[in-house]
Amino acid sequence: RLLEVDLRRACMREDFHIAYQPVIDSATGAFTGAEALLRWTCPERGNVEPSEFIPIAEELGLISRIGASVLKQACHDAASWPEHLDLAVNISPVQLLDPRLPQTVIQALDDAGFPASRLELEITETALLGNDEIVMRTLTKLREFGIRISLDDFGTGYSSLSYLHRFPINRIKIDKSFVRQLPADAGSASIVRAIAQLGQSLQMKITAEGIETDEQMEFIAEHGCNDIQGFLISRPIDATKIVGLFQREK
Ligand code: G
Ligand code: G
Ligand code: MN
Ligand code: NA
Repeated sequence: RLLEVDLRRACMREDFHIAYQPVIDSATGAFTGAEALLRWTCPERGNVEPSEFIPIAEELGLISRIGASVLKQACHDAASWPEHLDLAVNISPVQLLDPRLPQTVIQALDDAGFPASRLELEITETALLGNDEIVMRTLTKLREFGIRISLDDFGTGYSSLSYLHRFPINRIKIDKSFVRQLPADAGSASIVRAIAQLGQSLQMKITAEGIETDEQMEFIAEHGCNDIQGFLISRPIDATKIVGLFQREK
């Protein structure tokens, strides 16, 4: 059977769920929010990775529908989190080019009663390449509503840095490939330091992803990254578990 067939069926039956990975403040260790990560459990295939099915969903024109349901569910789930915690949702490049995106986002926020100021949308460098006008219009509209924009997987794309000040970007998420060899690898250490400085000088917040060890966490905290995400803090967990995690902190 083709993955396409199973994915279309999953879309109809809504065989998806969302896992949430918490994010902490590097200075205080307090939770700052969580990132929504889409999960698909196919009856025949078991768990299918988003890196495998999202490109196919994009090709089949299913991504906007799937993305809308992620936004809706995630805003609904996050509406029960303590009020100081933010929600991050990934937006694929194809979704970003859909002119209906701002309306879809606003609808999801309204339905859930979740404030725009607590929502951050994660886009990738690739999404900024080549479609300046459409992307600029969409990002500007989202910013006007008070929604924040993060650049995900930063450093792995191949666009020029000029988009960093051209587009309304609030946060840089340093890709986990740069974190993996910290602190021993001098090259990774230099790159992380440089990205953090670049972000700070552009008044952007910095998140480091993929933190797995205490040594990585210390390095990151000392080099100007505001937030930390990674298996050291927690793996992605289901909606009920993250509510429990957030409640225990209080
Ligand atoms: O959670 P995991 O490591 O398997 O995620 C792999 C990739 O899938 C990441 O690049 C992540 O950004 C992407 N991803 C996860 N959830 C979503 C989603 O809801 N929408 C989109 N477009 N991408 C997602
Ligand atoms: O591209 P994006 O940043 O959205 O991808 C997030 C993905 O990274 C998720 O699939 C999540 O499972 C994975 N991830 C989160 N923390 C860690 C970590 O500490 N180590 C590794 N290897 N992967 C991680
Ligand atoms: Mn992400
Ligand atoms: Na990433």
